[in-house]
Amino acid sequence: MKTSFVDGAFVAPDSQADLLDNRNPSAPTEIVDRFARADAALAEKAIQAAAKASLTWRRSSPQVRATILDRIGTEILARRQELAEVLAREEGKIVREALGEVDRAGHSFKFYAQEALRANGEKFDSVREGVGVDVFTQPVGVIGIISPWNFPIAIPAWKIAPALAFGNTVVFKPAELVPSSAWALAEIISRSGLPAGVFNMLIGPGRTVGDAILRSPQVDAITFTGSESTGRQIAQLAAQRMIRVQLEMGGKNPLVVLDDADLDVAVEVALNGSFYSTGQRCTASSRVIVTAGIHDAFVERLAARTKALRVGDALSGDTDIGPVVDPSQLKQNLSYVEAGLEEGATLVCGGQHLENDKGAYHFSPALFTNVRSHMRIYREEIFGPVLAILKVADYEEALAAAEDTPFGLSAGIVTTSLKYAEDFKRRSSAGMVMVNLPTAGVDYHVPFGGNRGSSLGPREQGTYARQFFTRVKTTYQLA
Ligand code: UN1
Repeated sequence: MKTSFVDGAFVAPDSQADLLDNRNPSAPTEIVDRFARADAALAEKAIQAAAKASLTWRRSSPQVRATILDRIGTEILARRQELAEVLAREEGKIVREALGEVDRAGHSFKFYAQEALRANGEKFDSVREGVGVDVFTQPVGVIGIISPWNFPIAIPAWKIAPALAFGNTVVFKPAELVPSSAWALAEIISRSGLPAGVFNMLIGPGRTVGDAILRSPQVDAITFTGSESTGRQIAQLAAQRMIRVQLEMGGKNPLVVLDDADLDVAVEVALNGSFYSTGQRCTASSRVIVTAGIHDAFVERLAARTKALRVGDALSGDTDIGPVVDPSQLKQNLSYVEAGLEEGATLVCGGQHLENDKGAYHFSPALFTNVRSHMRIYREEIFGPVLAILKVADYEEALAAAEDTPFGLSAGIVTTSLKYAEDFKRRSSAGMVMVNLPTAGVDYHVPFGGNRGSSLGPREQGTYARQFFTRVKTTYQLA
């Protein structure tokens, strides 16, 4: 039985503990790992430990932080195959994609190892004679990290690494659907040389453990990735407490395909963005907006490619699309397919629960045409491989359709026209814009984030992460 990590040690298993079974979505009777759930009291202990450790860790040498983070990154990369298999087993992401995710996690730690050393600060002459001004950044304090199930190691990594690099301490709560990758990461961190209390991990439910983190007066900032509804609740709590918050939530990311597109590129970009990772990415392109001249050829080719995708066990090398993460997500996908049909869209292929003897949550990628912009499949985030294709007359209509959404995470365009590519990059209100590339699948060393209903607060990743994980101080001194 595995447990949470608090104040420098994995807590002793308690026979009274509430148990959590981590199941494999490719074979749900198989238990990947069993955990003792943390409760509010343990959360409180972790928060106190983080607050105490913060007093010294905030003054630690950048070299100490760099060395430790680099060590963590090195071990993650060295054990990539094993960690990818754990990830595939608990989340259902295929091993090929899981390897990419593990690499991203390892590289994030190595990137922030260097960022810890990056000098920062500015000196100014005051407007008053004889006075000097220094501006520099300092740690925020205790960071509460709440991460989702769809990137079980990369998202924790890109939140934990900058938090530690910039001298903060951490209380981390992974999603209960994916505790095994988080546990493996915590185990690596536990041997990295960090002082006790600097990093704590709690495996437990949002309503007790998450709530304790959100409400504790000792927690100075919250970074969260997950659903929009939870994000809104967190934003309200953070506003009441007047603490810093960073939220990454949903998306309904548009991919525009213009008449002048290279058809092969358009089809591959749509296929990857809409269906890979089983569509379970906030950056997925779940609506494609296609101009009339290329529409029919595009749909025909995309349908053929979609039907050829092999849905199967995440651990098998032959699989293109792994299972949906759990029964409730499967139900949600199926209910959106139902909604699309009821609203009059045409289901070209997929949209079915593919039952097998292991009870896997397999779902065939769904392609809808004859979509209207008021339909739920076109407007709402589904978080599954369900794609709605909207036909439009020209570029201007495509841009207007792309912008017609309460979200603003990523957006893409497939075109061979420099003019349209440049125009789209400037006029799209999404936080990330891709040209001839899928809307999902981003780098670790540049900012990540969106606008409107998708994100709130400073950007994650790259050098921009410093904005969230540090405070600015301005000092004045008479010479
Ligand atoms: C990616 O598309 O490479 O939860 C990353 C998510 C995002 C990460 C997407 N925060 O899907």
